Amino acid sequence: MHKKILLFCSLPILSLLFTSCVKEVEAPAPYGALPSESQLAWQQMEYYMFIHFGPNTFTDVEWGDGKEDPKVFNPTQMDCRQWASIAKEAGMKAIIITAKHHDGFCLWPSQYSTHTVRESLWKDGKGDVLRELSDACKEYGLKFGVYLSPWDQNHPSYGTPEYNEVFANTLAEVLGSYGDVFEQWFDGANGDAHKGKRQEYDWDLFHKTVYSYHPQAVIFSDVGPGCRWMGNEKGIAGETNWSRLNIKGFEPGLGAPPSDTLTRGNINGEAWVPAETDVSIRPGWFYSPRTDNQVKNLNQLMDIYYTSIGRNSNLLLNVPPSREGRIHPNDSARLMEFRQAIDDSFARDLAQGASLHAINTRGGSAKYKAEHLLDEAYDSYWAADDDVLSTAIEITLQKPETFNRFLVQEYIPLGQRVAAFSLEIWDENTANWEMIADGTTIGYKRILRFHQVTTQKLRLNIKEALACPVLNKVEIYNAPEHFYTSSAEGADKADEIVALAEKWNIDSPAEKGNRDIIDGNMHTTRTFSNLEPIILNLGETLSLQGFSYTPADNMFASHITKYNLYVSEDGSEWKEIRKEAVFNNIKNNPIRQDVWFSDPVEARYVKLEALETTTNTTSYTIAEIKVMVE
Ligand code: FUL
Repeated sequence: MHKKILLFCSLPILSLLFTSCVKEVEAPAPYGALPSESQLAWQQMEYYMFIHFGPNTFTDVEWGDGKEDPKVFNPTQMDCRQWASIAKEAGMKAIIITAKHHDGFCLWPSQYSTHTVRESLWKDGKGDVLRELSDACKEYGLKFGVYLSPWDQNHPSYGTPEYNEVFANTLAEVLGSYGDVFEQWFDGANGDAHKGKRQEYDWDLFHKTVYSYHPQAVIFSDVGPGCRWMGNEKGIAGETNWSRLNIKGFEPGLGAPPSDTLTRGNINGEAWVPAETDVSIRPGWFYSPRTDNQVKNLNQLMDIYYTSIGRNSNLLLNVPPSREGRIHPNDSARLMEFRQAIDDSFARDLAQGASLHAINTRGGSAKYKAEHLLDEAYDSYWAADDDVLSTAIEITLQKPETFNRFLVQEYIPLGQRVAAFSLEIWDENTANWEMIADGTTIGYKRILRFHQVTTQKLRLNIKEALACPVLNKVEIYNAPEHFYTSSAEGADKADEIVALAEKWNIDSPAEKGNRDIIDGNMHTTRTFSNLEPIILNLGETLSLQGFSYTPADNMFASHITKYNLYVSEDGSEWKEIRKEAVFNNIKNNPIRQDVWFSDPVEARYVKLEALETTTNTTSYTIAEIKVMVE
């Protein structure tokens, strides 16, 4: 009886005690716009392949005009399994292909177009690149994505409301025929807009069509909704890179936010639209035999790795197949070296085995302890109390180590929060903390690069956060600093046949400094402030095969988009070579533009007349002009 009473009396007290001891500390409330499940899975893919392939591969232009003969498309040894096996070996998780670029040419036999593989010579018009590639992706365990350009220079209905239906049907045809599609890529370019041909796109219809076939697909465009263009084609995401973006009132393409906004995102943007960095392994997006020796070298690719994946962005690396329909050995060899360099850089995580001490741990609870930063589980994390917006974590390594990379991840399912942070190391000699790197945003993944340091103790300071910080990973590495590529680099084949420039002169505009545009140095650029023609005097008559214009390497500078080109033997009688011709994609990718003549011409003078510029002003830049000789 006595015992019973005791039990009866103490039960509520015990249970109270029990609940107060093990009462779960509540997880941090999510902050701001959040990733969907498919956006999170997409972000974790990190690295995948872009394939630009189509008539441009054979005609050596970046933008076909839709008038090209479909018969030019005729790969001789087409092999999508080769592309897929290379992507797999390279460590990539997927392939996205230009199913339809701006020329409107469809890489599958579309019933909504007459400009397709069916009209080509390839496999007697019976081939289907999307079928072969989607099958190869399945075989190699890669995801498959499609690029379809809304801008279409071939389709007769383009520029009318009817085109929206055509485009939606085209989308449905692709999305319903080749299995899973993880990403739908909508290009924003519209080079026809200046001709008054401005299609009002029905984006709602396009999005509905995509989601009706693939609810999980991530839709890429300048403004998402799944992921966004990172704002340049050089592979350099913003050091500050928010995955949130203001999208209300904006549209892909002409109605997009400024490109530097896309590079950084918006701190409190209303939607979760993470950045994807698209960049080509060659200067252009399409294959050209002239760029076989201009494949980016390993140091350039490693830089891109750090400025894309290392800055809270996925990397979509373009590897354009050749006219054979195969990835060129120079590109595949470089991809393998790149993979090796990544593996070597992140081979041994020196943070493993370290002891961690957080100044603040949420509710003092083991559930949010700093040790979670070292484990492999994605969903375990360290978090601070709600009112803590700046704090620090000390990391004590098992022994002093030498390192030069620091990787940190926020647990983005709860939102992106950190706005400023720094990394310090403990200096035994001075008994002081010494700052070695700092940054603003972290996001899904941030990798800091710095010169090698040796220490046993580091301190990660979260200096500013929009809500209590929530991190799930830190890693420390000692990466090789420089990489060497196997083949000779930098040799520009086209340059080998460029005429010697000593005798040359710029006759108009006749200012001394204008020699900068023929000094062979890409870094000395001139700005011309009116549309006065540029006259290049070669000092002798040469047999010219072509002409090239290299703009300043800066997408915010003004570049020539439309031009006339003439040659002359005597400087007074001019022969027209190009009239109202266009330098394509020069705004987003300001690289050297080659103009090849159909037949060699004898000339001593070349005249370039700029007609329009990327900024719609009369000023424009030139880094270099050149002529190609026989
Ligand atoms: C741009 C296009 O105009 C280029 O040709 C290329 O496809 C690139 C990926 O996107 O907007």
